[in-house]
Amino acid sequence: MAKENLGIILLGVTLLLLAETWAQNPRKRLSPPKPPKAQCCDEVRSLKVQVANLTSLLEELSRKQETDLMNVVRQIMELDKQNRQQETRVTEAESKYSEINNRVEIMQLHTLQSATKSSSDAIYDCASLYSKNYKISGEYKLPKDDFLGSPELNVYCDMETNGGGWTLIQRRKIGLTSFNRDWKQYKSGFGSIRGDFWLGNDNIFRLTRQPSVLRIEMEDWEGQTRYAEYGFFTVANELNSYKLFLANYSGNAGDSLRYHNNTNFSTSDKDNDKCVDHCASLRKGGYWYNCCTDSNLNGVFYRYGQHMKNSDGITWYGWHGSNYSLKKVEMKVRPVEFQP
Ligand SMILES: [Ca+2]
Repeated sequence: MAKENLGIILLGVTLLLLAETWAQNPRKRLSPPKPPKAQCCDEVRSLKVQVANLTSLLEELSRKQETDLMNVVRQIMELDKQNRQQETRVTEAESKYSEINNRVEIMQLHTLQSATKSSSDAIYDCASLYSKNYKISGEYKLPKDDFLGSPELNVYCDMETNGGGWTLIQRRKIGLTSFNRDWKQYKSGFGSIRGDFWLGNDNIFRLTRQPSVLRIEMEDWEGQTRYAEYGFFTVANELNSYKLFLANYSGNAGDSLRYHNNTNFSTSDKDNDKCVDHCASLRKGGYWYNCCTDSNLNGVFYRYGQHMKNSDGITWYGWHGSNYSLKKVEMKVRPVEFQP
């Protein structure tokens, strides 16, 4: 307030002084000093032009800035939109994934349930066939094993001996099939299912996944027979070199496989025995060699007349010692829980 009042007072004083001066020098007012007219106008014009130029430049710049800003804003909006679309897609993918996952879980559950339901109907071996009233010995076809991924398997079933239900894993009786074979052949099996054969270590592993009994029947060149039975028999998978586990011997041939318990399988090209020697090479067959044998059912088949000359024959030390090659052998398995 005080400042304003002071301003008004000063303005008043100034006006009074101006009026006084004008009253004192009226002539001086009529002839003020005139600047050179041409020079003034040129400068003003030039300044005006410069101002106009600058103004238009400024306007242009400001327009450009505005356009740039608009562009940036538009780009940001576009990016934001893309981002949202991406997020939507990710969410969709996630929900689809979880839906598929759920379906897989449901399918697995169904498979498990149906497997449990039909386990009593499934055919694993000759014992399952026997339970389905196939009671005649001979050749049968086992269905593929989906669990192990193994294909159909031709087997020979003994449906008579000691209640039947036996799946043969080995037979020697004709003598024309060599058993001096490599790892691969012992793995998948060889020979003829109606004659001499080895069913294959993978198949023996498949059959003995359920607790099994092993029965070995033998015949000598005089026509006498003996047997050895093991109440527990199983063979490991290939990763574990088809290691043999057995127990609970009974029979009348002697316990000549006990010495081979807990040993890996060896073949002509794979020495897994517990010996400095290469037993599979010396004994000319694939077997669960220790150092080396107390039996060798995959040895060389020697005919009558030459069967007592060699130690690499089909031997069972508990019955005929190390130099007697048997005339006939059958190895067969059956589940422990089988009831004829
Ligand atoms: Ca060795």
